[in-house]
Amino acid sequence: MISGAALAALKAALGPGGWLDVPADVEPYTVDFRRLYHGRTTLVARPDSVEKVAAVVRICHAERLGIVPHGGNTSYCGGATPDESGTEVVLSLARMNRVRSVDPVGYSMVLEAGCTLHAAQAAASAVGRLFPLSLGSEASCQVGGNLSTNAGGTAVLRYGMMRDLVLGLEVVLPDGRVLDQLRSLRKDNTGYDVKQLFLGAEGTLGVITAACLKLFPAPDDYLTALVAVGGMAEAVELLGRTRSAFGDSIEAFEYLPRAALELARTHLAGVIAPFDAPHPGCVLIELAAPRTLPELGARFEEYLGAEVEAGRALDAVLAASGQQRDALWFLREHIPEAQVREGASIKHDVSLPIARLAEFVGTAERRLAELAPGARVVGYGHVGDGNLHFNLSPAPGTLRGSPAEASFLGLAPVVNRAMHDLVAELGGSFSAEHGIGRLKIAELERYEDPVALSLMRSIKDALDPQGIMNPGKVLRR
Ligand code: 2HG
Ligand code: ZN
Repeated sequence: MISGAALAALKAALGPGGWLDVPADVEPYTVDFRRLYHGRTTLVARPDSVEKVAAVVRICHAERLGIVPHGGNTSYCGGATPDESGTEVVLSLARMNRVRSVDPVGYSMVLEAGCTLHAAQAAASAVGRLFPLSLGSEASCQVGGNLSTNAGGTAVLRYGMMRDLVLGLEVVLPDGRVLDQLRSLRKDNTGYDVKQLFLGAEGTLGVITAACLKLFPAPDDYLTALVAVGGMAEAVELLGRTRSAFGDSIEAFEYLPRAALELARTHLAGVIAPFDAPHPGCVLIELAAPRTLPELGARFEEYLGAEVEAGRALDAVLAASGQQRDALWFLREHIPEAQVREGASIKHDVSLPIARLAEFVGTAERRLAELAPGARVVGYGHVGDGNLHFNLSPAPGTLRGSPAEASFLGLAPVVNRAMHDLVAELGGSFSAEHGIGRLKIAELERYEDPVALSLMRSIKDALDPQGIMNPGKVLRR
């Protein structure tokens, strides 16, 4: 338990409105987004300044209390959920949600960790700039979580992952010192780039409290198309040709197999069938269309027409309005929700060298036909950057809570192992963008290069010798 004296010290440091301790208020902070983990805590700290975060961390350091940083609670791997002991303090960054500054000339902005991703995008757009990270959960996920998990999403092909969008960081270290590196410099070769340690560390090395992020010119408009293709091999070939035709204008290249479209049609109100024929798969392609390239729309239309004409694509529709663009993105972004509504699922967030994606899908489907007969593969996602959400749903008609569902879920360890072994054989990653958290520690131990793993442990020991920062996440305690 957390001692009464420690609780009193924490509450005094946080001040009125700075903490929650009533069980009903605390409960949402103890369950992860996918409801895989149900932890306990006595206190949710809600500091509103870096000084208060540092004060909380200093007290926890002195008392050897575990600290679990908590953002929008949208993570898939249980990284923001306390353990079952009740002795860990949850540290919510939600009240640290100020936009500290926006610099449209220097193309950067400084935000606190508790800003939602949507607020970050809005702060950029208010000065005619773009903050490009884009995710299905952007209305509720927080920038601190995006940084700590090195979030990906649908614009990685053009702009990179969250790590690539960072110029500077402010971090409270496990002993309460503050690393103040909120610089907006593009060039700064001054020794080790220590801020990199905290990006993707999932709160195990410190608490990110603010960041200086890169901004980009805002595209004046977008050209958005849905292109039907014969499968993954055809999608990958289309990617190669589209990149060579349109270069860095491509902002998104997302693959949706027929199974994903069927789930969307069954479970999402208002989703219309994009094509009459049930094609094996579709690709959502989006290009940025600046006013300086007025001919791009006509070129894109001509290009898609030629692809269909030549039989390389099966069909194509180009969004003719903002509303049609929104409808295509609604369809893409709601696939995870449609799959949840369908029932249980077994998930894989994998990435592969793009040239091996089709080989992966073919081999994986053959292995799954033996391991999980009847299960449906719903393998969709960010093909433009090589990241597939290769998820399984049980056979149609499997009822929630039924023995059939239980036996499907019972296959998860064997199926996960087979899929991740295959990914490793093909030179891919078992965790492309969702991180490690608590869920994938054994996978990290199995697949990570042992030298890299031992470096990770050395870094953890050097920065957090007491092991108080997000204990039991990424690395075993
Ligand atoms: C997406 O790309 C998310 O939609 C969620 O990363 C993926 O639910 C999933 O497996
Ligand atoms: Zn994704």
